[in-house]
Amino acid sequence: SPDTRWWHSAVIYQVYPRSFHDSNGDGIGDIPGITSKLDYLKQLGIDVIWLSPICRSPMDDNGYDISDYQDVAPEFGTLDDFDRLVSDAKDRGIGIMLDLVVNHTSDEHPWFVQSRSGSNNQFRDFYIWRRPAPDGGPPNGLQSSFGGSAWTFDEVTQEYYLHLFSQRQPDLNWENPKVRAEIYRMMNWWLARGIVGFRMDVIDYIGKQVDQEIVTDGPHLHEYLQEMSANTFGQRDIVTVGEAWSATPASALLYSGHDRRELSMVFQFEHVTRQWDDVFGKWRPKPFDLVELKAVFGKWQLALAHDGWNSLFWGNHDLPRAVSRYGDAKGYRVQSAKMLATVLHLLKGTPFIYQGEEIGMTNIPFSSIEQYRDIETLNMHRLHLQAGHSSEEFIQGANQSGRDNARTPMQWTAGPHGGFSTAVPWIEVNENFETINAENAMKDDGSIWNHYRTLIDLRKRHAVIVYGDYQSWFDQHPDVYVYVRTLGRERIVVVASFSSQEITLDLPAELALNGIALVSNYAPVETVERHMTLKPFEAFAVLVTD
Ligand code: TEU
Ligand code: CA
Repeated sequence: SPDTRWWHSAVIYQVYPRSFHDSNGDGIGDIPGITSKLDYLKQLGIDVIWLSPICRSPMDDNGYDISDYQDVAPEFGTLDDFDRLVSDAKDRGIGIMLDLVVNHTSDEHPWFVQSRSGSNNQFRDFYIWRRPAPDGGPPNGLQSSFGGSAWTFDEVTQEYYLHLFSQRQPDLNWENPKVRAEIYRMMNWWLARGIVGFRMDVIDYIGKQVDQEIVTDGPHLHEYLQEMSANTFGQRDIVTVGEAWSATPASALLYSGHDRRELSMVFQFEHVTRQWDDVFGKWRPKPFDLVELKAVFGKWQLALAHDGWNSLFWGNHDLPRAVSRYGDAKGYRVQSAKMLATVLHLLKGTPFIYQGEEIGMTNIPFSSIEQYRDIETLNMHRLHLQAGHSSEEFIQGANQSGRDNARTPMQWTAGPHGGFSTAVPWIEVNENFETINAENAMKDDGSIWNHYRTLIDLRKRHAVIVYGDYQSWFDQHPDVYVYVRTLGRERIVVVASFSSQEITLDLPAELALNGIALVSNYAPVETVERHMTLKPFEAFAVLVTD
């Protein structure tokens, strides 16, 4: 089994800086705002803060379009503010993980400004340029994730450049060793500032082979990751997580195998994408299906049981709010949010908490496209109208799956703008901030926030949660998730209902166990009875020592 690493038992909290806390009254979250909330995060019990990008950017994709890798975006603060955040976090035992966005830069990055200025410019091959096809159109049919062709024609040099995301996010040419050397140099510059990890944006794209159009999981991917590791974090005890929408259990073992010298773990998204519409994708999400979810979680738990490592997450800045997608935000918001936390945090892997998930923040019911800010949503809306569909129909999908659901301001208090800012925020605050906010949650022993604190504390105290084997039961049951974690003589039995109705369950004799109540969202449970009635969204865990 892999040697034990500190991040095996760590809990990581994702901050989307633009929406976390505004310290200077311009309506935009910033780094000093994060620093002012470190005690809140310390009380929650988290070990690492993953910051979504903080570097200088025109903010076409809210910072995932970087124009200077070694300076902080002025709206977020300064490098001094960043160094202060690292130092103040370290004083609280919290490390800072940066978001490494190196598949592409902003079109305002000096490298691209140079590259597009002339075919013989020394930076020309930092990006991916192709002559027009014989008909004058794009070189091939590659499409952008944000809609339309992945190729944009550039008048100055009469060639197309590749952008698999927005037109303002030109893809870097990773086959160019000068590009790789520059990226590694920049990574070491940030490592020297005391960060403890990197989250790597669309890392499965960097091995791409453009002609013959292999975009993800390309031929050079693992070669580059091993080279990156050897040249930067590999010799340090740094945690790395690669965002890989294309990951499979097999590739995850290549990324995170303990002797692979690549990454600590990856974010895989099978539990997300298998519940999207085959044609309209996330814009027509299927009704939530628990059997599907259990099949995916179980597959990944078993695939990485003896090597590699799982990340565990419900949400992030690209996904809808967990309690709205997987729970019952309208009827049983508190109970279902606690149930979701219990199910995720007692699995094997490193749990990630997305800002606001710990207080049960919900999707936001925007009614007009003017309320949206996300470039993906706005681009797709425009394409939807061009295809002759209605705005209202698109907005129904955006209400369910749009990325702005996760990007509304963090709700701190019942005061103006939810305590996020003294100014009108860059995006609307969810109207439910008066009841759903951190201040209320911290005062309420029965809050979702305190439930997360309990789960995070349990992970620190029980090796069976970190390293125990996984076995599931009732895989075909549509409403209940039951799994057991085993390590030596210790076993944890986890039982969770995903239903708003009462559920009666006949458990096999081998699960009818007496133990210690670890956690519950109703009354504590010490005995797993053979015949149990679960209340709406009831979830509990019992620790049994043989
Ligand atoms: O996301 C990669 C990505 O593929 C998602 O944008 C996904 O395609 C989409 O949300 C599903 O509809 C990363 C970042 O997390 C995202 O915020 C950036 O927009 C994107 O890369 C480009 O940097
Ligand atoms: Ca601000």
